[in-house]
Amino acid sequence: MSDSTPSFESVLAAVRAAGDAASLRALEREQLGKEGPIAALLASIPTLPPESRKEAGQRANRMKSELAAAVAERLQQLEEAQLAAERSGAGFDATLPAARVERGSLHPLTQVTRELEDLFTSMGYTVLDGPEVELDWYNFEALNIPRDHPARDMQDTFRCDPAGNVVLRPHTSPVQVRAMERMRPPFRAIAPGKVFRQESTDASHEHTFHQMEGLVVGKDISVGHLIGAMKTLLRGVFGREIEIRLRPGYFPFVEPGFELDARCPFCKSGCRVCKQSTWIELLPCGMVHPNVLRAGNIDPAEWSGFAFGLGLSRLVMLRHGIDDVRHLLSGDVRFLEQFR
Ligand code: FA5
Repeated sequence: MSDSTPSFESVLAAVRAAGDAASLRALEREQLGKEGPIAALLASIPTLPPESRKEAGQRANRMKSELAAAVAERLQQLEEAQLAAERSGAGFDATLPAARVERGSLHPLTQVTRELEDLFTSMGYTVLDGPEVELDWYNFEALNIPRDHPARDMQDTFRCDPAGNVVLRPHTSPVQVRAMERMRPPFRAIAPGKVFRQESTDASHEHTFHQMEGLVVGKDISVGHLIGAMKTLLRGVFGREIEIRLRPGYFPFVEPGFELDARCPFCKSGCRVCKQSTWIELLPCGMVHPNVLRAGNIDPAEWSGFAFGLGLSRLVMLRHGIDDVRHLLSGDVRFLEQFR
């Protein structure tokens, strides 16, 4: 340091006497910053005679760490003093409630999905995931829906490429084939997930909604096993018997196929949710078609199975009395707050 700059001792004294954090920080910048005297001292070392460089270097570094320690110590003193002043000053009330922290919660779809995953894993099912952007093979061909088959129009599918080889999956059924590729029978699996359809929306139809696929493959699996599993599922979700009906349904990947409908909880004689029918389509299902087993490299002469495609979004509607499926993915916090 030159004679015109304050002595190191006076700088230390100024740090120890700093009246507030801002002036302390300013002093720190001035003394310890890139343009400060200690930086200048360190930079000048190479110009000194070799025999005095070591000592000069040690001295500069000692000053640097002593000053930094003094700044840290004074800062802590100032903070403690400020806290003490706030606590003892007028207006401080230790009995006031703390500021409220906003808590989030699980989406009702997530809640039901997790409950179903618990229920099914307790019965030996594996939980699987599948891609939302799917190949034509898994979505159609392997599900016994060849090109030009009219059933391709059953679900209005979003196509991702002009050739139609890649689609946004309109149902979770392609996971059936992926499951058969991965697992050898006997096995049981469920696959909850998001699906997409190019259709006009109304109280019971969304373009993006959730389904849960189920697939069981084993020896001598029958319709009796299928109905038993469906009843267990509904009892698990609703905690009681709900009024259902089973009727024939057509899906190319099952034979025979069924539609399981639940009684509409919103009306007695028909409303916009059930489309005046008093029933809500909830759980199509059936015995896995032999062609689908073959596509999954499973011999239908040896193995049989059942599959179901639960409308998860509709199930959440029924469970919570939500009269419009479009609320579910609206992102409206006022709606979501009801499911804390
Ligand atoms: C299917 O998607 C078949 N993959 C189900 C299946 C799987 C059948 C395995 C047999 C074996 P469907 O298109 O009916 O089927 O849809 C299944 C369920 O999804 C319906 O019962 C309904 O609860 C729900 N769903 C269908 N479309 C919509 C929509 N636009 N919005 C909300 N939920 C819907």
